[in-house]
This record gives sequence, structure tokens and C-alpha cells, in this order.
Amino acid sequence: MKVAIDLFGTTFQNPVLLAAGTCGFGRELSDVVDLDALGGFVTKSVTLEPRHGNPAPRVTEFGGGMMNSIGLANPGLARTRTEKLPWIRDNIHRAHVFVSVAGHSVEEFLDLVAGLDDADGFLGFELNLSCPNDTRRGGAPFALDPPLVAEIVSGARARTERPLLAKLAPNDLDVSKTARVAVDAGADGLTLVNTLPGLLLDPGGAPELGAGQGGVSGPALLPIGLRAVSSARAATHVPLVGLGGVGGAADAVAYARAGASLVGIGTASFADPRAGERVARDLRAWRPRSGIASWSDLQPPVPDPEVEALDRPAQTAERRTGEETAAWRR
Ligand code: RRO
Repeated sequence: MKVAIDLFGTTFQNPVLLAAGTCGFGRELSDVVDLDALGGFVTKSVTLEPRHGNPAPRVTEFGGGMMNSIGLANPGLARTRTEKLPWIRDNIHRAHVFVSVAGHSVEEFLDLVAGLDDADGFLGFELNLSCPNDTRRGGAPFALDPPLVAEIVSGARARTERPLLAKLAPNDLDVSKTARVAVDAGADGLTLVNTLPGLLLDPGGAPELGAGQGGVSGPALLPIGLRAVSSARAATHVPLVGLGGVGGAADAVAYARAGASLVGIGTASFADPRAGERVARDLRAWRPRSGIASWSDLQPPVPDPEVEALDRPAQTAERRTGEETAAWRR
């Protein structure tokens, strides 16, 4: 199957990305992984100041996958500019890189985008609106608060012309609404999903993770990610990055069938750092049944933005004036 795909004004040689938080800033994996064999990767989320992260243990496993509570450990904006991005610029040639940014407030997101935008070495930003482990916000992700999503995305949009992805949460019961809010505010694409809040206890009742709760990832997240991608596909026209529980090419194909243009590999690459290369290779060797020559052919039709606009809940609400509203109040 032909796996190259044109998106965000460029060509991805294949649709496989390494997800944020699974490959550092690339260099950490470069001895074992041929990063340039991938479609791309997303960096560890960057905050304004360096962070040590949460207390150990920060990862633990269970039957359905794993849990983490890294707590946004990262070198901060300044070192990302002076050390991490120059390495990417000099060493990554074919893979496309998104820098993940995570603020503790709207202003911090905007300062991060403004503070990185003129650096070299990366294609676009992923706004991490869905970290479940930010103790400064009590684990409450921005992605579950649509007005904040709109503020962050539109503020970021005003500060960069680069492709802008908004990363949404798996426990969003109305993810199609959040997806529309992000796209209306100027997101060029959406990443679905981050890890799902969870808790593992040892037999004595103590949390297995040092921080208490954490984010669930791995095979258990596959159906949750597929549902989110499918809902966002029906509600928006922008490219989607599907993520959650991808372990092999068949899972990646399922994400494409749900509407994803790119797929992220996360937990699978902890067990096998070369999982991304393997999935890209297996997709290239994939023999679809009939009428499908390329990865893009797997995807369902994308909604027409004009029709989509007519169907917006906000606009519907605006149109519901006069008689109709009066009828509801009766
Ligand atoms: O650093 C983390 O603990 C973390 C982040 Br920022 C995130 O977005 N998702 C996750 O599972 N862990």
C-alpha cells in the first residue's frame, strides 16, 4: 500500500509518528531507532520552566497496558531552544517534528508558542491540552473546558503560522463539540487521545505510582481512541492524529478507518523502541482487499466544512430564537 500522505503543506513519507512523551526530543532514541524512517515524532511536552516531574515510581504496568505519572519532566523553554531543537535541526531530515507545549495557564501556552516559533528544526506545535498528571491544576485538563480550549487555541493561532495540533482528552464525553471548538479557534489538526486518568493500588491499598493517580495507556486505550477519532471525524474536516493502543499495522488501519490521517505510537514503543518503524514497514507491505491503493483511501469521507458550519450547535442555538425558544420555556 502507498503510505505517503500530504498534510499541513508537506509530505509525510508514512503516517506513523512517535507520540509525545515516548521519544524525548529524538536524540534519546537515536542510537536505537531510525527516526528518519518515521513519518515524524512529537517531542516531550515543554513547559516555560524546567520541571523535575512527579515522585517515583512514575510508571507501572497492568493487564491492559501501563500507567504513567511523569509529571511533565522536561528541560523547559530555554534549553529546548538552545539544545534540543538545534539537535533536531541538524540530525532529522525526513521525519517531521511537532513540539508539544504544555502551559499551566492560557498565558503560559501563548508564551511557549511565541517563545519557540522562530526556532528551527520543527514543523508545528501540538498544544497539550489534556495532560492528566499536572498536579498544579489538580489533574484537570484544559481539554474538558471548551471556553479555555478556544482561548488557548485562538491565542496560539495568533502567535504562529505553523501547523497547530490540539491534543484532546479520552474522557471527554462530548469530544465532537470540543473538536469543533478547537477547529473554529484555528487548530489545523487534532490529536486524539491523551492517556486516561486511572489508579492502581497494591495489595496493601497504597497507590502504585508515586503521585497517586496517573494516565492509562496501551491496549486498553485502543477502543477509547477509536471512538474519539470517529466522533471528531464526523464533526470536523481537519486532519486527525489517532493515538491510543496502537501496537501493530492492523490497529493503525483501524485508526485510518475511523478517520485518522496520521497515527501515533506510544506505549508499544516502550516495550519495543522500534515499534514505529515496524508499523510503518508493515503498512507499506499491507495488501488491502480491493479498490484501495493507498493509506489515504482507507479514510472515510471528510465532512464538507460548509455543511459542517451549518450544523454547529452554537449557530443552531443562535437560530433558536423567538417562537422556538419561547416554546422550550413553556
Ligand atoms: O508528563 C506526564 O506525566 C504526562 C503528560 Br504531560 C501527558 O500529556 N500525558 C501523560 O500520560 N503523561
